[in-house]
Amino acid sequence: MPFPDRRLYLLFTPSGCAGEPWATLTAALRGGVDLVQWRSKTADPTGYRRCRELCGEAGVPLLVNDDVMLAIHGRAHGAHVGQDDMPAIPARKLLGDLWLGVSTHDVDQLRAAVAEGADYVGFGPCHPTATKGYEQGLAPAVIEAACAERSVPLYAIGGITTANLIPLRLHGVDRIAVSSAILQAADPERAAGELRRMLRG
Ligand code: TZP
Ligand code: MG
Repeated sequence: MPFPDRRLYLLFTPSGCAGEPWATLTAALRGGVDLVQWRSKTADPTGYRRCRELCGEAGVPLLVNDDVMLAIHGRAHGAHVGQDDMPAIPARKLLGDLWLGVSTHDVDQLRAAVAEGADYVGFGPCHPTATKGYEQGLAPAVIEAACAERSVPLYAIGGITTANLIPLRLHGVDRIAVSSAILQAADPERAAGELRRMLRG
């Protein structure tokens, strides 16, 4: 299946939610999240199934972070790997027709990920973020160069909020991956809706 045109990618970690996780995910999906990544650092088969069920009901594809085998056996739509995880080439082979996403942090990594079969890339960190412990974001010129270079969908990532998305849009960003901007929001549906509106056009 070709990778779909999805703009607002939620990295969903149950323990990262300010409120009740399943109410948070439901609200985020209602607000306009159109792609979800299951991102749990501990094994949580029950949570994974619940996440897959909610995404399925919303018609939103689900990818699994880090764990390619869970993506395959857990009937997800794909897997996402970072630079320190299973390399893209074996992940691509194992995934077959399922989607592969790769985290990239500079233009060379972006080119390599595409050459190795990524269906999309994450690119960042665009801003500092406590979620992953980045104290500094990439220079705007680097983000702009990556957007100009992309030949697959590129999700800008890292500390993105409604307060800093407009400048990123001006640098060419048209898709984002976020965690705390939605999971930590007092009103996750509204937060997702605002981000979604800002990604239109
Ligand atoms: N990779 C780069 S930054 C980041 C990841 C997984 C964290 C994104 O979370 P947040 O809360 O949107 O900064
Ligand atoms: Mg990883």
